[in-house]
Amino acid sequence: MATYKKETLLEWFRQMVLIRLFETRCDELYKEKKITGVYLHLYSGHEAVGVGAVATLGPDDHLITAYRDHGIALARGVHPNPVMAEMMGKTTGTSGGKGGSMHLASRDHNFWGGYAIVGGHLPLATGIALAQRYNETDNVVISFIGDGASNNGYFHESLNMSAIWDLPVVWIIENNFVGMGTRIEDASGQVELHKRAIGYGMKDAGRVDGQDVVAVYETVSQAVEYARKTGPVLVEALTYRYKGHGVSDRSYNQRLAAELKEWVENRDPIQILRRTLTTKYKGIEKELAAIEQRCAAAVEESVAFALNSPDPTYDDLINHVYVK
Ligand SMILES: Cc1ncc(C[n+]2csc(CCOP(=O)(O)OP(=O)(O)O)c2C)c(N)n1
Repeated sequence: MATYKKETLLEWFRQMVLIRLFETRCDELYKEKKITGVYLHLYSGHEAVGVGAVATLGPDDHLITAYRDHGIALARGVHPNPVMAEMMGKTTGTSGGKGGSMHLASRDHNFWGGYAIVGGHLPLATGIALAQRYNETDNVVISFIGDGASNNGYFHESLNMSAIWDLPVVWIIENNFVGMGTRIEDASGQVELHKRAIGYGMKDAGRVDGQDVVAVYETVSQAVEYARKTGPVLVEALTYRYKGHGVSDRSYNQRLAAELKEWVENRDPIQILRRTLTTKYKGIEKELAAIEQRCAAAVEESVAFALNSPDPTYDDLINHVYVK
């Protein structure tokens, strides 16, 4: 394993804590009906996948995901204020409040969203990657994929085309073992999802421990460099969903309380990195506590910013709408 600077590890710690606290607050705000909409899908438990993978990208590279997107936006460096404002449908949100939780995006960050249709963003990822080859840029695309999404038609078409054209895309399956309430064993004939790479004729980067941010960074950075020069790669990151499918789904994790407990107590991504840091650097606890405090303050600032932001007007509503 390469050696990482203390600052790098602390930055990954900061990002994961920020995501966890931001989303915990979103869960409360949803119950208070300050965040509305049919669903709110939290990234809690998955943080190391997003943070480790996004850290491998340069500013000109591209990123796309499904509806568990708030954490990815924060990892990409989108400020918490416009992210929280978007969650509340305010004009100061990343998309002027029109996207909401499931369609967070930021053009300035080459973060193309946030998609609610399962697998619907995968052809877009192929298209963004094709644009890079066509325009002869050196940029690469990361596309996150749920294990459930890996069983729909978009997955097949998108991965196959990316292999035919040797496109610069890293496909990362976030395997949390469940799609809504359906376990992977009931949905996939091949439960080692990275093996599908072979069927498409693309590079198989294998399975990575998605709770270990350093391991994710190492695997994905190799995959990104391969994709940049040669063609598509498939990575499978094993992770766990702490909060049910969406915040309205409280029953799934209750039914699997023992399994959840095991992941939270022994495989939590923030605690794993905390252990690495405290073992390596004596007396670092104070620095970690200060980071946690700053993240909590940033979350509260984002809530105040969003609550005090204006609601869209009728003109805002019909603005950016294409009418023939
Ligand atoms: C095309 C389509 N079919 C079904 C749904 C309903 N749906 C929403 S999320 C989901 C499960 C997806 O699971 P997975 O891809 O593993 O992602 P995870 O929620 O675990 O992150 C389903 C079936 C949808 N949104 N779009």
